[in-house]
Amino acid sequence: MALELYLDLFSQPCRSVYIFAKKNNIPFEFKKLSLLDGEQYGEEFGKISLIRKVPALRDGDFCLAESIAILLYLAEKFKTPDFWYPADLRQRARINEFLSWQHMAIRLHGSKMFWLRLLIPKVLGVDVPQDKLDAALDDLNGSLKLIEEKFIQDRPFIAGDHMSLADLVAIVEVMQPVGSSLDVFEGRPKLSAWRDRVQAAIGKELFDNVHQTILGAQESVKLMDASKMQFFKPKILKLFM
Ligand SMILES: N[C@@H](CCC(=O)N[C@@H](CS)C(=O)NCC(=O)O)C(=O)O
Repeated sequence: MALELYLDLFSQPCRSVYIFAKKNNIPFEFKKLSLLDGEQYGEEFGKISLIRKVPALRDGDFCLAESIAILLYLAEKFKTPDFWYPADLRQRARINEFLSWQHMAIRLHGSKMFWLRLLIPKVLGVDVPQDKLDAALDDLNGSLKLIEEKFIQDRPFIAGDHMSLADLVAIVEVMQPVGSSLDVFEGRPKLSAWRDRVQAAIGKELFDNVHQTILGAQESVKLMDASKMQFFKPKILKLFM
């Protein structure tokens, strides 16, 4: 049985796993799971991951959740080139530092902007109050500043001269608010130049293909039926309002 990856390219960690598998010619079956249709709550997916989030992996009788764990499993199983997760102690530590930091920083704040600007108005049928948007933007700006000043500094990539898992995980998160038409690159030449290097290292065609869903989100969300998205309401009220 082929290794299966359960993904929805709306999701940032799914995009990093997808890009990593594609770039490294890892054979896999793409199991599309639609988050906005609530397929993560279905009985079938419950057998793959009780966490009920994507990405998820099934390799024979072995199931794994959490994008970072999946990326590392794939890197180790398929012995991908060293630059992704270098054996060098300090380079690896730099990558681990970013991978540990990102969950509660750029990931949290980038996705929050996407929800506040796009999904919440759709599901609840009301715009989010400006003070909430402003506070979320402050948080996002703080994380972007740290990416530039702490993680990139004057290096081409987070761990040095080569792209690594840290840049891959970073770029997909940085792109999430862009899907809600927030140009996070404007006025940030260092971040923009880093984005261009990461995009070139991934390959423009793959990068653009993978980001099509999120960059088309404004249009696709407009066409969605809000009544079918009401299962998100309790979560929205608990997490964001
Ligand atoms: N820490 C997890 C986060 C996974 C995650 O939050 N996935 C989201 C999409 S980006 C999801 O599946 N959400 C479904 C839900 O909460 O209902 C990882 O890195 O894989």
